Amino acid sequence: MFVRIIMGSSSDVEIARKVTSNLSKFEIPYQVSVISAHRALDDLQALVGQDDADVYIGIAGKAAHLPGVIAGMTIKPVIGVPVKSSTLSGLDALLSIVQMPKGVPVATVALDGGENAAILATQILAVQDQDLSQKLAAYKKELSAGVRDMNNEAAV
Ligand code: RP5
Repeated sequence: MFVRIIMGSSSDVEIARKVTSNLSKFEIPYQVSVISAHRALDDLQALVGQDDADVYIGIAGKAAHLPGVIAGMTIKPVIGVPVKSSTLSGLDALLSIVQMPKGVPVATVALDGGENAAILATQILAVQDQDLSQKLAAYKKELSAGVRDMNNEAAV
Protein backbone atom coordinates (compact mmCIF):
# COMPACT_ATOMS: atom_id res chain seq x y z
CA MET A 1 0.00 0.00 0.00
CA PHE A 2 1.33 3.44 -0.87
CA VAL A 3 0.33 6.92 -2.01
CA ARG A 4 1.99 8.42 -5.07
CA ILE A 5 2.47 12.18 -4.83
CA ILE A 6 3.27 14.05 -8.03
CA MET A 7 3.91 17.78 -8.15
CA GLY A 8 4.13 19.87 -11.32
CA SER A 9 7.27 21.75 -10.33
CA SER A 10 9.84 21.78 -7.56
CA SER A 11 8.31 25.16 -6.65
CA ASP A 12 5.33 23.15 -5.26
CA VAL A 13 7.51 21.41 -2.69
CA GLU A 14 6.20 23.24 0.38
CA ILE A 15 2.70 21.96 -0.40
CA ALA A 16 4.05 18.46 -0.97
CA ARG A 17 5.71 18.63 2.46
CA LYS A 18 2.29 19.27 4.03
CA VAL A 19 1.11 16.04 2.40
CA THR A 20 4.08 13.94 3.41
CA SER A 21 4.19 15.14 7.01
CA ASN A 22 0.53 14.24 7.48
CA LEU A 23 0.82 10.86 5.76
CA SER A 24 3.76 10.13 8.03
CA LYS A 25 1.58 10.73 11.10
CA PHE A 26 -0.51 7.76 9.94
CA GLU A 27 2.58 5.76 8.93
CA ILE A 28 1.40 5.58 5.31
CA PRO A 29 4.17 4.93 2.78
CA TYR A 30 4.48 7.36 -0.10
CA GLN A 31 6.63 8.18 -3.10
CA VAL A 32 7.16 11.73 -4.34
CA SER A 33 8.03 12.86 -7.89
CA VAL A 34 8.21 16.12 -9.81
CA ILE A 35 6.63 15.66 -13.24
CA SER A 36 4.88 18.32 -15.29
CA ALA A 37 1.86 17.23 -17.33
CA HIS A 38 2.72 19.92 -19.87
CA ARG A 39 6.49 19.62 -19.96
CA ALA A 40 7.07 15.90 -19.38
CA LEU A 41 3.92 14.04 -20.40
CA ASP A 42 5.77 10.89 -21.47
CA ASP A 43 7.41 10.64 -18.05
CA LEU A 44 4.01 11.01 -16.40
CA GLN A 45 2.52 8.27 -18.57
CA ALA A 46 5.44 5.97 -17.77
CA LEU A 47 5.09 6.50 -14.01
CA VAL A 48 1.31 6.30 -13.72
CA GLY A 49 1.30 3.44 -16.23
CA GLN A 50 3.11 1.32 -13.64
CA ASP A 51 -0.27 1.21 -11.85
CA ASP A 52 1.38 0.46 -8.52
CA ALA A 53 -0.10 3.09 -6.18
CA ASP A 54 -3.40 2.90 -4.27
CA VAL A 55 -4.10 6.63 -4.30
CA TYR A 56 -2.58 9.48 -6.34
CA ILE A 57 -2.16 13.06 -5.18
CA GLY A 58 -1.49 15.64 -7.90
CA ILE A 59 -0.21 19.05 -6.82
CA ALA A 60 -0.09 21.89 -9.34
CA GLY A 61 -0.56 25.59 -9.90
CA LYS A 62 -1.51 27.87 -12.83
CA ALA A 63 -3.26 25.89 -15.62
CA ALA A 64 -3.14 22.88 -13.34
CA HIS A 65 -3.92 19.92 -15.58
CA LEU A 66 -1.69 17.47 -13.73
CA PRO A 67 -4.27 15.81 -11.43
CA GLY A 68 -6.82 15.59 -14.25
CA VAL A 69 -4.32 14.00 -16.61
CA ILE A 70 -3.36 11.49 -13.92
CA ALA A 71 -7.08 10.72 -13.47
CA GLY A 72 -7.32 10.06 -17.19
CA MET A 73 -4.54 7.49 -16.91
CA THR A 74 -5.68 5.44 -13.90
CA ILE A 75 -8.74 3.87 -12.28
CA LYS A 76 -7.33 4.63 -8.81
CA PRO A 77 -8.64 7.61 -6.80
CA VAL A 78 -6.94 10.92 -7.58
CA ILE A 79 -6.81 13.86 -5.20
CA GLY A 80 -5.94 17.29 -6.60
CA VAL A 81 -4.26 20.09 -4.68
CA PRO A 82 -4.45 23.48 -6.38
CA VAL A 83 -1.45 25.68 -5.61
CA LYS A 84 -1.57 29.42 -5.10
CA SER A 85 1.45 30.02 -7.35
CA SER A 86 0.12 32.46 -9.93
CA THR A 87 -0.80 36.09 -10.40
CA LEU A 88 -4.42 34.90 -10.23
CA SER A 89 -3.84 33.74 -6.62
CA GLY A 90 -4.61 30.12 -7.44
CA LEU A 91 -8.14 30.58 -8.76
CA ASP A 92 -6.86 29.37 -12.13
CA ALA A 93 -5.46 26.19 -10.55
CA LEU A 94 -8.59 25.59 -8.48
CA LEU A 95 -10.89 25.78 -11.49
CA SER A 96 -8.53 23.73 -13.67
CA ILE A 97 -8.56 20.91 -11.12
CA VAL A 98 -12.18 20.95 -9.97
CA GLN A 99 -13.89 21.35 -13.36
CA MET A 100 -13.33 17.83 -14.63
CA PRO A 101 -15.57 16.33 -17.30
CA LYS A 102 -18.06 13.60 -16.41
CA GLY A 103 -16.50 10.21 -15.76
CA VAL A 104 -13.05 11.47 -14.75
CA PRO A 105 -13.31 12.79 -11.19
CA VAL A 106 -10.57 14.49 -9.22
CA ALA A 107 -11.26 14.96 -5.50
CA THR A 108 -10.23 18.57 -5.15
CA VAL A 109 -9.10 20.00 -1.82
CA ALA A 110 -8.55 23.62 -0.83
CA LEU A 111 -5.88 25.88 -2.29
CA ASP A 112 -2.52 24.78 -0.85
CA GLY A 113 -4.51 22.14 1.07
CA GLY A 114 -1.86 19.50 1.40
CA GLU A 115 -3.05 18.51 4.87
CA ASN A 116 -6.53 17.58 3.70
CA ALA A 117 -5.16 15.74 0.69
CA ALA A 118 -3.25 13.50 3.10
CA ILE A 119 -6.26 13.00 5.38
CA LEU A 120 -8.52 12.18 2.44
CA ALA A 121 -6.00 9.67 1.10
CA THR A 122 -5.86 8.13 4.57
CA GLN A 123 -9.65 7.88 4.68
CA ILE A 124 -9.72 6.15 1.28
CA LEU A 125 -7.13 3.62 2.42
CA ALA A 126 -8.90 3.14 5.77
CA VAL A 127 -11.99 1.71 4.05
CA GLN A 128 -10.10 -1.59 3.88
CA ASP A 129 -7.79 -1.15 6.86
CA GLN A 130 -9.02 -1.49 10.44
CA ASP A 131 -5.79 -0.18 11.96
CA LEU A 132 -5.95 3.01 9.88
CA SER A 133 -9.64 3.44 10.76
CA GLN A 134 -8.76 3.41 14.45
CA LYS A 135 -6.01 5.98 13.90
CA LEU A 136 -8.46 8.23 12.05
CA ALA A 137 -11.02 7.90 14.87
CA ALA A 138 -8.33 8.98 17.34
CA TYR A 139 -7.38 11.88 15.06
CA LYS A 140 -11.01 13.07 14.95
CA LYS A 141 -11.09 13.02 18.76
CA GLU A 142 -7.95 15.16 18.82
CA LEU A 143 -9.66 17.66 16.50
CA SER A 144 -12.67 17.84 18.82
CA ALA A 145 -10.46 18.28 21.87
CA GLY A 146 -8.61 21.07 20.09
CA VAL A 147 -11.82 22.98 19.52
CA ARG A 148 -12.89 22.47 23.15
CA ASP A 149 -9.53 23.94 24.21
CA MET A 150 -10.19 26.97 22.00
CA ASN A 151 -13.52 27.41 23.76
CA ASN A 152 -11.85 27.34 27.15
CA GLU A 153 -9.14 29.76 26.07
CA ALA A 154 -11.38 32.25 24.26
CA ALA A 155 -11.59 35.50 26.20
CA VAL A 156 -15.12 36.57 25.30
C1 RP5 B 1 2.80 24.52 -12.50
O1 RP5 B 1 3.14 25.84 -12.64
C2 RP5 B 1 3.49 24.03 -11.25
O2 RP5 B 1 2.66 23.09 -10.60
C3 RP5 B 1 3.71 25.25 -10.41
O3 RP5 B 1 2.74 25.38 -9.39
C4 RP5 B 1 3.56 26.39 -11.41
C5 RP5 B 1 4.84 27.15 -11.58
O4 RP5 B 1 5.84 26.28 -12.02
P1 RP5 B 1 7.34 26.78 -12.17
O5 RP5 B 1 7.29 27.90 -13.17
O6 RP5 B 1 7.76 27.24 -10.79
O7 RP5 B 1 8.13 25.59 -12.65
O8 RP5 B 1 3.22 23.75 -13.58
